[in-house]
Amino acid sequence: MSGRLHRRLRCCLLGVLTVLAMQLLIVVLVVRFGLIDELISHRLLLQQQQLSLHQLEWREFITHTPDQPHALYQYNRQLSDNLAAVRLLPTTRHHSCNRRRYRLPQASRAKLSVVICFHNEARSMLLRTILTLISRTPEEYLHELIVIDDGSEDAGLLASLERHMTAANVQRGRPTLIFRRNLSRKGLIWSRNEGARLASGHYLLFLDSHCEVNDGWLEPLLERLALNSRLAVSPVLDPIEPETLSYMAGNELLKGGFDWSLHFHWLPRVLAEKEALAQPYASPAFAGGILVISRESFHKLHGFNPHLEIWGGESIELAIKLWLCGGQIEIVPCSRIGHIFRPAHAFEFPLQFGQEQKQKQEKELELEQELERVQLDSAQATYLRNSKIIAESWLDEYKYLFYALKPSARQIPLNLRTVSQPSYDPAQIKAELNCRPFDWLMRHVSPELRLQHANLSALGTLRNADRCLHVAGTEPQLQLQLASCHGLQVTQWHLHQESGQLSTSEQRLCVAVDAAAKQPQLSLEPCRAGQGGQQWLRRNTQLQHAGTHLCLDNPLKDQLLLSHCRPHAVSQSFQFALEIQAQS
Ligand code: LR7
Ligand code: MN
Repeated sequence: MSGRLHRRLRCCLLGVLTVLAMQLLIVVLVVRFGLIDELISHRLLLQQQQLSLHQLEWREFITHTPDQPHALYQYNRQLSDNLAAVRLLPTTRHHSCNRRRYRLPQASRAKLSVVICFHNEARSMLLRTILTLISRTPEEYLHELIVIDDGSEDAGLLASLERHMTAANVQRGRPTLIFRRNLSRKGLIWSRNEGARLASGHYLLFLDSHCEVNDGWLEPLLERLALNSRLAVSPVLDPIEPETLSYMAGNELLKGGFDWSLHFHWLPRVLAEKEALAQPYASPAFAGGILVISRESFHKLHGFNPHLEIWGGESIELAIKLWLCGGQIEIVPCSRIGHIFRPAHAFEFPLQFGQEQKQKQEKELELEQELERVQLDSAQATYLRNSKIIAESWLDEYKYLFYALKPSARQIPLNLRTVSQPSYDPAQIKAELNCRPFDWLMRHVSPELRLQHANLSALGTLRNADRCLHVAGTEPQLQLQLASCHGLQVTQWHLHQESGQLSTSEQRLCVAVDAAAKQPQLSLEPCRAGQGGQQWLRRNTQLQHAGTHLCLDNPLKDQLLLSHCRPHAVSQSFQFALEIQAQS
């Protein structure tokens, strides 16, 4: 009797355990692989934010997206429309980040104002950015959300978003929602400054309009900011693939930096001994333009440089300004934000160049002709003008390196004085904040800037009279020739001090001579260390090939050859845009 009871009990227990194990397995599968992602995401929305789907009616909001070509978005808009508003995302940060308890400031002292400006963003993408942010940010810290429509073609978007979000927000009253629309296009730099002007929180977050913050993104940043008031921070950016919209892990072994043409680059970071992968680390520049900074220090630094237009360079300028004027920048790997890295610009660049609206039309033609002459389209020209403004503002004597690499920047008009913006004078900022010279940044923050040219004796275009040495054609049919020195595309050269190699600035191709041939010929070869055939000597302004002792020569217009060196021969005189030091 008792034996049967025992067996039954055991059976029962086994049954219960099996059911429990099955449930556990299902939970693990669901969480690990994001199964029924859609269903859970909806529940996430409902539970965490008490945002009723009925109130928000986001489907209805999305269906009013105008049908636009793919080029307007540069990502899979249909797929975006069909995904959940808030998705479960894979955990991309190091597992130690999940276990840590962050030392957080009191919420009343760490209110966050988020600034999102956008131009022609798809409705579903913008909404996902906003709702994901709201659902993954602790309510007590999220003070306000400032959304600025920078003259998007979908003219009803902002009003409709405002209606839907205000309705959903009504019983909570937080975050405060601020909506603004620029009737004409002002660019992201103007718009972000405007957002910062409207903000009232302690900290500002600048966010692109196609981002998904990941779980626990804010806490690791707040911890760092609370420890050090001079600090501004970036998360590690997780790439979201534009066609599949799959969310991937970003690389925490990279820091943000820039080169002498003021172009943003990721730089490898070397871990110090015992330095954990998840530890915050100093970075010369932010992770792109996504950053958190205290509102007070942002305004002390006079915000983003208002002379910069439309797109580009503002976060590099802010980084330089911060480092030189007493601030610091860190990237915090336990904080993750996903961003769609688009393959091309999704918008036009209206030419503004500091012109007042009324002046614009008459000047536009003039400007267009000028740009045609230097072969720049309006996107390149805007970006180059922004870079030139930064070089002129902060690089001190090193700005000549910028011009050496970007010779066409000299032709770009600045027109800074005609701008009807609050005055922004770098010299005044430097005096006010007692900023250091640029040289300090090279020594203490960005040694790679120095290294980039430590081993060069000359760089930039290589000119004889009005002709420049140029690599023409496409691979594998590349040709060395003389071409007009104007135009953006003319080849930039590096003359390396130790090896004597004359390479293209990407350092892939070197100018070579086959010394064994009867008639030595110039050619282009992949650069190889220790190749005698690729070694050149600088003799005043001549370039003499080490193996044959012959000199580079341009005896007739556009003819490039090697001939016996003749001192003072004009046809053998080649000038680099920038000579750094004499060859040893
Ligand atoms: O005229 C415009 N007005 C706008 O409001 C042009 C753009 N925008 C908006 C746009 O809708 C988007 O939300 O500005 C934001 C940035 O423009 P994107 O996303 O088209 O360009 P991007 O991703 O290349 O932007 C990077 O460079 C910009 C330079 O001005 C800003 O600094 C962005 O913040 C920056 N984005 C990132 O850093 C994300 C990671 C990329 C990297 C590295
Ligand atoms: Mn972007």
